[in-house]
Amino acid sequence: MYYITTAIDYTNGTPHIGHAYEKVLADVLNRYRKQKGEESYFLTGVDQHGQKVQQTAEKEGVNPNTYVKRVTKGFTTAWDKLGLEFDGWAETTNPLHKECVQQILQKLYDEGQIYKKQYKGFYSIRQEQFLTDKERNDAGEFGQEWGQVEERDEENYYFRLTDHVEWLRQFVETNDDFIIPAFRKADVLNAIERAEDTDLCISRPKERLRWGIELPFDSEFVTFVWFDALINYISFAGYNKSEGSELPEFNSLWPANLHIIGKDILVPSHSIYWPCMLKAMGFSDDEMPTLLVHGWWNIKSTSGSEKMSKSIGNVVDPVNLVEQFGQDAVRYYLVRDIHTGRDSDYDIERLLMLFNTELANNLGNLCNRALNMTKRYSEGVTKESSFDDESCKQLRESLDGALASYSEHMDKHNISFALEAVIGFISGANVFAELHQPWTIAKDPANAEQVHAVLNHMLEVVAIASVLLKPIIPEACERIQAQLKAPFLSELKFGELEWGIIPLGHEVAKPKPVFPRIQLEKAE
Ligand code: ME8
Repeated sequence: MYYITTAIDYTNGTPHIGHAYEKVLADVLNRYRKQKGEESYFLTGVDQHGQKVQQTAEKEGVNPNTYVKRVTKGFTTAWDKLGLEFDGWAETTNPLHKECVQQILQKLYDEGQIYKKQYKGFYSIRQEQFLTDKERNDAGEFGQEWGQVEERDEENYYFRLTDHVEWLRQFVETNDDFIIPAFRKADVLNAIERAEDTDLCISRPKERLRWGIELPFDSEFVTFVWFDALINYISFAGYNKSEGSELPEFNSLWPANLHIIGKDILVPSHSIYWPCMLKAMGFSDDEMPTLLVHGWWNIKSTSGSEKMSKSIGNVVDPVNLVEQFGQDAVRYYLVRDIHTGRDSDYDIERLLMLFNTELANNLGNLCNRALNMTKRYSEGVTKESSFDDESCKQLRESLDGALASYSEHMDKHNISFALEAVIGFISGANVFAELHQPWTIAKDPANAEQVHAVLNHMLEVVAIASVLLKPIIPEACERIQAQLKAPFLSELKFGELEWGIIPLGHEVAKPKPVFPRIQLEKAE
């Protein structure tokens, strides 16, 4: 089974479009796999423990449990509005997860892979970690990225990360599929260099942090939030599940084909802690997951482009966007206007422009024209025709290229390029319509054969596009397929796509605009 996960989001605020992008990307890839005929499983969820969450709850004067429940609801509501269809949902306060984390901790402790020591050092509250001298900048200070830093002298439990660092270096060097895109590998190798002589502190004394999973071998401590959170990828996949549990069969899912994460959490958590934790648990090299690292959505500002952040107050709410422009426009934009792995600037005008030009004017227009004219000139039914010419042949032949390009890019997780292939195919059909002008030639009954052939070709492109675009804009494609009166399209796998999926004698419905154009004023 193809197994896709996303990062689990901290429940210390509402989701923004960076969170939404990652989840939509995963949803698109999961739907794509399923429509290919593969079995696929998509796990997402929320990271509910840790200091950030405890602090925000304290500020609001509520207990963390109540706070987390409320914020989690905000995430599930947002994901519902975006049409995400996940197969599994991870909440780190779930007792099943807690049990799994504690089992792993106990086993590692029993094997001597976790030990206790006194440590005096500097601690970053924002990053929830101890800092070493390697984290100091050229001026010998801890830079702003660490936020408030304080000196601490305390006993804690440590995971023998350093035992696995040499293995990790070799693994990363020799496994080109571990990190996508490949250009991120250098950052990881550099970070491994820095991790060489430091074990990972995996506990927090309860007097500082109560909101976490208690260490099974010392009730004075809770688990470091990253140690807890990373385990979600296996705990919710059924790792060590107890009998009768409804969790999936672990062996059918693991290893994950894609851990989809943002570039900020590649190092050290996902590329150092996680593989070393798995290695310590006994997973082999063949059982390591693949990391798909996406870029960042930034915000355009007068000085260029800046990070989205609550403190700057430039965070974009995906729920507002869906309420204003609909699910299709938002999903389409989020995977169309960024190249997977790279950054992009969020720009509302581009959202509207892409929706209006590529969906409303291109696909919407083709769909409207094809259905309208089939009603008007062909009694709403596709009719046999003996007409054929070079342009018909070319349009039919363009399908092969579009399909090949679409699957090649989807297989490499490059949704934007895959969409270009589909949009090009649809544009070809609009050019074809302009060439034949069925609305003009239909006035002369002698052209009936040509009109029928042209309309059949246009309808065919609409039908094929509705299958190819379904993983990206499922709602709109369902509306198109309903107007084509072709429910069988929703069952179609990509491999079954070939010219001629709308049979002759097939009746279509009257069109209703699938993509009503969005006016700019509406956005303001
Ligand atoms: O890091 N553009 O949670 P988180 C694109 N709980 N992606 C963005 C983004 C942006 N502007 N801002 C955030 C955590 N993200 C941990 C993860 S996983 C075991 C634990 C992405 O809520 C970010 O890169 O801070 C990450 O992948 C995800 O949103 C959650 O971030």
